[in-house]
Amino acid sequence: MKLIASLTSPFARKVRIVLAEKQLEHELVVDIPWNAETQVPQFNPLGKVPVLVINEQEHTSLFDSRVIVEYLERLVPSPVLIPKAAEAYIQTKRQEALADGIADAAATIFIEQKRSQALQSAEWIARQQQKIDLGLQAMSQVLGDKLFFVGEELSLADISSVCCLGYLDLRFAEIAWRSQYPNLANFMTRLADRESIKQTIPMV
Ligand SMILES: N[C@@H](CCC(=O)N[C@@H](CS)C(=O)NCC(=O)O)C(=O)O
Repeated sequence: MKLIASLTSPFARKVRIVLAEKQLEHELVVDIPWNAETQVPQFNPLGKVPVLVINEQEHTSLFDSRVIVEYLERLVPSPVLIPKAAEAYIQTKRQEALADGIADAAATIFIEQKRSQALQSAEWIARQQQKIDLGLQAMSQVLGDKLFFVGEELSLADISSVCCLGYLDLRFAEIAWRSQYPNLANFMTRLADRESIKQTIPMV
């Protein structure tokens, strides 16, 4: 199996961490979907990474990151990263949606700010910024003083959150989420030495 990913994408990082936690052998193909020579549309009509190619000859592929991680969880159930019990399952997926949503808003701002100044919309950027601000507030509330977002062990809820916060560090280091939300800062510090997290730190 082959994962097509960029090394900056928080969504791709989520899948890379899950692959590492489950010790799943795979080939990592780095592809930046914005580049003219990208191969991504051959495997994902939406032209986005990550894409998991299951069978190259038959062009069987999976996207997006949420579908891929559900697939991987079913393929290799141990360690459990998506709890099965209904309440824990839905809270995990909710946290994934929140973290992905913040990352998505941040990526939208990043792309908007790459346009010429004249084409940029301050209103559009402010709208995305609000999603980040309220999203971080909600994330901090969900974590509270717990060690993990859901349950007593690492889950997809934590992995998604790490990817979101790591992406903010990469693209918007000026967002002072650590001082504003010390519980999120401590959460990141606690997980920083984990191999799957160290190996996948986003890089440009
Ligand atoms: N919901 C998707 C989001 C994927 C996504 O937005 N990927 C970005 C990279 S961070 C991308 O490939 N963008 C290229 C484009 O939008 O054309 C997922 O979870 O996989």
